[in-house]
Amino acid sequence: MADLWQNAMDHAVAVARRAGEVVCEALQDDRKVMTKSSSVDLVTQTDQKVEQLIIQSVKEKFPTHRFIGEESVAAGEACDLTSAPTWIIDPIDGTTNFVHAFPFVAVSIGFSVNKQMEFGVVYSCVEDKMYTARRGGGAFCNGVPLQVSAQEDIQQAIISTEFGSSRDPEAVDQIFSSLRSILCIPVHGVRGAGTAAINMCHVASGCVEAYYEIGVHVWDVAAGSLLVSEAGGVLMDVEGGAVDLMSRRIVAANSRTIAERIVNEIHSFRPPRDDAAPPSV
Ligand code: LIP
Repeated sequence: MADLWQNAMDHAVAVARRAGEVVCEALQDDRKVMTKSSSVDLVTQTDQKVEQLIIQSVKEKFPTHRFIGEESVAAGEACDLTSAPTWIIDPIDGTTNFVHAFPFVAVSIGFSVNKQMEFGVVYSCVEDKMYTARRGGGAFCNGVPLQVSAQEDIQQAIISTEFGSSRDPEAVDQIFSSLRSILCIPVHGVRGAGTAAINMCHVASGCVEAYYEIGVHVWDVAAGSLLVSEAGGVLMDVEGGAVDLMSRRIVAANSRTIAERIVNEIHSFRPPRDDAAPPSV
């Protein structure tokens, strides 16, 4: 099986690069913007086109594999992670950045077997950085091995997070309350690239110590989670304990010490799970 997954990973890298070219070309044109769950949850025709490009190309080579794709789920497909080989795809992670030509956008492809990530590919296409990780095989950027930061003192750390796509004042208050606690530790700084996948690649690369967010989706973090663990980092739920990629909550850090400190500082809540049954109509 190992060889088969290596073939699948090689295919993921090739198709992510092709998808990234389409995304970069589209950045030169007018982008027609539509909305999904709210006026700030954006999608474009490029997101949909790139997801189809990836799925079609994978189906030709691996016809029995399953898919969880951001835009397919938005179109009504189920978001079930079974033990079958499953490609977990975010065609453009950082769609708001893409709409505004803010230069952090990524094609994110995770691959899970028996509910365990086998490989992750994140292509930060404007920067032309191809991040790859294989379970047990390390994490790389453009072929160069990655290692998380060795800094264990959170007061010397940079922490990444995002504001999400809810503008409900209560939800925003919770996000700011957590941010206040983190800033006042104090930490050196707080950053956010506007894409969960690239934030996690920054943890894997060692330029930020940790990333946390409540409200992300499995396609935002599947590939990045393997990048972080293969670069020597740790993944945790925002209340401590094992991370559950369907729970929409994640702490990804360089060390257990920093992850646990973040868990102690942030105010957690439970958004509806990605695999929750859709409301009956
Ligand atoms: C986005 C994430 C971002 C998060 C948003 C959203 P999209 O993904 O990467 O970090 O804050 O809620 O999930 O929609 O650009 O693929």
